[in-house]
Amino acid sequence: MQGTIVKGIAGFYYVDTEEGVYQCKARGIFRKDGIVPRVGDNVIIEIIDEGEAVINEILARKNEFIRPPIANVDCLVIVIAAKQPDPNIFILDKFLVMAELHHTDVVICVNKIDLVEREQLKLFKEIYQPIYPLVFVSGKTGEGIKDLENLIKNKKSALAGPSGVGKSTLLNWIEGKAIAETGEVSEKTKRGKNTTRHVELYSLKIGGMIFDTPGFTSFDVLEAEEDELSHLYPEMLPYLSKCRYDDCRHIAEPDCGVQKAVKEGKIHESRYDSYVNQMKEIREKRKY
Ligand SMILES: Nc1nc2c(ncn2[C@@H]2O[C@H](COP(=O)(O)OP(=O)(O)O)[C@@H](O)[C@H]2O)c(=O)[nH]1
Ligand SMILES: [Mg+2]
Ligand SMILES: [Zn+2]
Repeated sequence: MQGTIVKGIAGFYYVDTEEGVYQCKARGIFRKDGIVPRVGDNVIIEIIDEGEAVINEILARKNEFIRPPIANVDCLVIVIAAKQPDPNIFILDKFLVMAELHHTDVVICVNKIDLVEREQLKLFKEIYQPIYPLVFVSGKTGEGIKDLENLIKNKKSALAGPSGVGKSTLLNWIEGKAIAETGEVSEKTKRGKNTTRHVELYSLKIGGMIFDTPGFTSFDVLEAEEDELSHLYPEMLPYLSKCRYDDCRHIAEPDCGVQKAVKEGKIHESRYDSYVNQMKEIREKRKY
């Protein structure tokens, strides 16, 4: 029988199937091959006995993250706050590169819009609306939550972003409703309080699933390589073939299609600044 791992605790995996959730052990063979089942994995299970089942096979993954340990993420919702904490564009662009590296869809979600004037949201629109789906929401008033739901329904999504931007609060709006409607109201109030929770994958009423994980708040290293970085900026792609040198890094080279596009306003300067910064970081990392 096929199912999806929705939780893993103390050597047991909880696999959601058409016939309900089964508590499973993993076959020893995975450990031998160095494969660790992750939440989000699609698996084949075998029912050994009543209430006892094993995972026989892990189906090919679309993508996998090590930290947090999840697999098959369709969509990364990158959350930043309009204020408290102040938005950090460099961090946002780093999350975006990570999403591109893992081939996930992206939604940029600007939260806490109740704390700022509409004017202050302009810059986000200017930089990001041409490249990614962008929503403005308030975890306080509920404004915009519907827009967010429309972008994540029928997908397996995860919320990422610095701590304090309102990820847990948004999860409560989206997922709390689903839980409330199944009658488990007490679960709802517990959510978001404990930051050391395990990873869990919840089914959404609107269709699709959401990873509940506290782990997507920062990362130590940019995993991208020097020569692939520009390919992780979707707006740069049309200009890459216009550089004189095949190995152009688009920093100081002459006849560079990317630098030209920045000058002409076709690529936003803010994005290009992030690119240059990330390139520096990748080169620094290589030195050690
Ligand atoms: N004013 C305002 N506060 C919010 C909003 N969303 C979340 N908060 C508050 O911001 C703080 C951090 O939220 P939390 O969901 O724990 O952030 P997380 O660390 O990203 O999970 C909490 O005190 C929330 O009540 C919002 O849209 N507006
Ligand atoms: Mg949280
Ligand atoms: Zn170039």
